[in-house]
Amino acid sequence: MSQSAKPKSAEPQLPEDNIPESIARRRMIKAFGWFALASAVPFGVYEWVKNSVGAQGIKRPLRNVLNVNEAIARTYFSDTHLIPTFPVEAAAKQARINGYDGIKSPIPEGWKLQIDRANATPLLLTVDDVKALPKHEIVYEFKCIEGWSQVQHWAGARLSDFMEKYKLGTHSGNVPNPDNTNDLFKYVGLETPDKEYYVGIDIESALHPQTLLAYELNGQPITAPHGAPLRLIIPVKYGVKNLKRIGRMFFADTRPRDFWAERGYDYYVGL
Ligand SMILES: Nc1nc2c(c(=O)[nH]1)N[C@H]1C(S)=C(S)[C@@H](COP(=O)(O)O)O[C@H]1N2
Ligand SMILES: [Mo]
Repeated sequence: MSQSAKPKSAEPQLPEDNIPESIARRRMIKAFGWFALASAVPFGVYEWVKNSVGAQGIKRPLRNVLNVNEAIARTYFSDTHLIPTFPVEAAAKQARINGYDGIKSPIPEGWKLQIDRANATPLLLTVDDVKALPKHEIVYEFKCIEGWSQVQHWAGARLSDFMEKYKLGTHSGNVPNPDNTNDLFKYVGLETPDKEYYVGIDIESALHPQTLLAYELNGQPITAPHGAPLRLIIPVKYGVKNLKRIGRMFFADTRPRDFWAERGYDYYVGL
């Protein structure tokens, strides 16, 4: 083989200062064109969002973003996605209160946590039953979808421990097993005793290690406006899913009703 068979560059490379004027001008115009386009995009996107109202009253492009969030939310499992935590001193001394749906009347006399089960009678449990499980504390940034957030200090039992102890969330009636997802129901439904507020949670988020059946705020029993005697604390979700004053819990393969999803918010609202 001859040495002259080496491939050669098809076009000569010009040093920058040798560029003919016509090309330089064209490049300049091109650059200005991109600049003009770049400045136009935000407005264009804004108009697009504003004008395309989609399903459930949510603007369609936003809806699409939220669908991506849903796909991400569904990959949560065990400790693969932990919400950042803070030292106890970082917690607000006075936790903010937001939302009174389902908690406007006094806590029912003789309150019990009712758990509906597929092939068994409902369980009726007390806060002491929940307190019998290992206690976990979490200090994290609680986020409300309305735009505020606050570092708060909660304590309670892991929902996953609770589901394990009472063999909940499975078709078989066995302990939930992350390796046997076919046996798991897809959702947990929660509602207040008066059924005025209700949420649905994907099972992956329910079994997340930071998800608590909470009975304490700042080291004290939760007060009525914060959801006494027992509320859900689910850091991988926005505030809306953190149902206060749980009355009933059930498991389902179809989406349980959800108060704010019915009013146009994304069903998953994951973080
Ligand atoms: N029963 C009930 N739970 C609820 C609500 C509500 O209106 N009723 N509001 C939700 C919303 S939107 C938020 S931000 C949090 C607020 O919890 P907090 O009042 O303890 O701050 O509770 C959630 N859980
Ligand atoms: Mo909220």
